Amino acid sequence: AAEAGGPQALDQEGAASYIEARPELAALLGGSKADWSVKEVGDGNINFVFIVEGPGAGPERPGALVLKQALPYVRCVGEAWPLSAERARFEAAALRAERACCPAHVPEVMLYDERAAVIVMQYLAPPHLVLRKGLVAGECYPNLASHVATFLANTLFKTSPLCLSAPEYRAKVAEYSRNSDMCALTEQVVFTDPYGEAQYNRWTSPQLDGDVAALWADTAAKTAVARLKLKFLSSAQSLLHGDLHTGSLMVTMRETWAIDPEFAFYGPIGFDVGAFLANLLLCYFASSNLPGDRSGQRTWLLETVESVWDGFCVQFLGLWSAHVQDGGASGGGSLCSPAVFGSAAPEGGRSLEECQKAVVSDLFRDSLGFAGAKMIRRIVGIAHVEDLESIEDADARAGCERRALKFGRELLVNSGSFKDARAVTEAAQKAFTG
Ligand code: ADP
Ligand code: SR1
Ligand code: MG
Repeated sequence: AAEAGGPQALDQEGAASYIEARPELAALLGGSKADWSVKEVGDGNINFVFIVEGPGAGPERPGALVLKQALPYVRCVGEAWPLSAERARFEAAALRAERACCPAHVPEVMLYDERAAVIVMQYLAPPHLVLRKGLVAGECYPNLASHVATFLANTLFKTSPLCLSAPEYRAKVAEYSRNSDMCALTEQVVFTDPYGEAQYNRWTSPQLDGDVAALWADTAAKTAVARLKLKFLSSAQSLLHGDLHTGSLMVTMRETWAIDPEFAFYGPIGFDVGAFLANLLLCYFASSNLPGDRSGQRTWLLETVESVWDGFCVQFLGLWSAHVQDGGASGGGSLCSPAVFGSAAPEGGRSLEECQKAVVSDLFRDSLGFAGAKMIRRIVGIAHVEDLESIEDADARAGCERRALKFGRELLVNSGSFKDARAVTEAAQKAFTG
């Protein structure tokens, strides 16, 4: 475990010395410590992130590494909110597991050091940018939907009992169930705090005071969120990223990388899918008061909502079908035995298709419900999003937030009433103008 009392906090000098003491990492930077520059770039809520750059193999190929340290508290609150530094172990394990499932979209971990709660990983150099920042600046990313769909389908299928044997799957559920400090944080800040009085809640006040009071008295919303919380607590479908908002993706026009899976655990698939959809929709509702003409970006955001869901389904089902047909070699996973669902079984193909339809329909509903909960928590809870926060005029911001809150509530409470992703984007368009 991390040292008693927690790991020793690194500063810029400490980060450079840390790399210097590990020749295999120092070699990647090139030169020696005196040639290196270090900056702390942590703009997330929880940890400290240093970029250490060196001459590498010359001006064409400079060397650089990211050093991320978990201290035993939540960075954006301070020591008043303790949080186990063991989260770094789960983040390193999840990065390695996700990279094994989907190498094109997950950075490489070079080192995990339990004592110091440090991860050293591949640096995603500029023009890579945190997706949320690109969205706030008005960018559109033509490959984003297909990349995120690939990431979701591969990580969520390959870690599930649809792919793994039951013993393999159960061992992983047991391992990641120990990331319970991080799950508890989500249980509190996503599923509980926004629905009643809580120390860290905040919202645009007084503009949204009435909306928040209405939410706290909204039996249908409170029932829906409690049902989702039950799923979050008890439905161990796949290894989730656990925090897949637009601040956890780094992008260029050609590449997409998922970072920061420190909340990883075995949970409901819809939680990851919903997190991503929610954050696209938050940007969509913020866009009316972000600078510049955003109409093209709005169209693209809604297309991305549709195509990430549709692309996820196609790829997830493709992996699943192939695995069942390929069952002889790989066991077929624990859900659909080839003897029952394989092409040689009586009605095997049709049974698999029906089974897949039923599962996907449940996943869609879950994804929308979780998306709704994720939108609401970013307006009423502790952690807000730059998309909305960057709107300086409080009345204008509250207008965007009110529309987003109302739409989030619709997804949360009526998740079962949308027949497909198109229906969701049509409803979002109405909510935007209405
Ligand atoms: P937290 O766990 O606190 O949310 P993140 O993992 O989101 O921290 O990292 C915070 C910031 O550090 C990111 O927003 C990004 O700017 C930068 N960062 C993190 N990982 C990388 C990476 N592999 N390459 C480049 N920058 C990174
Ligand atoms: C204290 S809540 C901080 C939030 O930031 C992380 O990225 C997670 O979304 C978490 O809920
Ligand atoms: Mg983060």
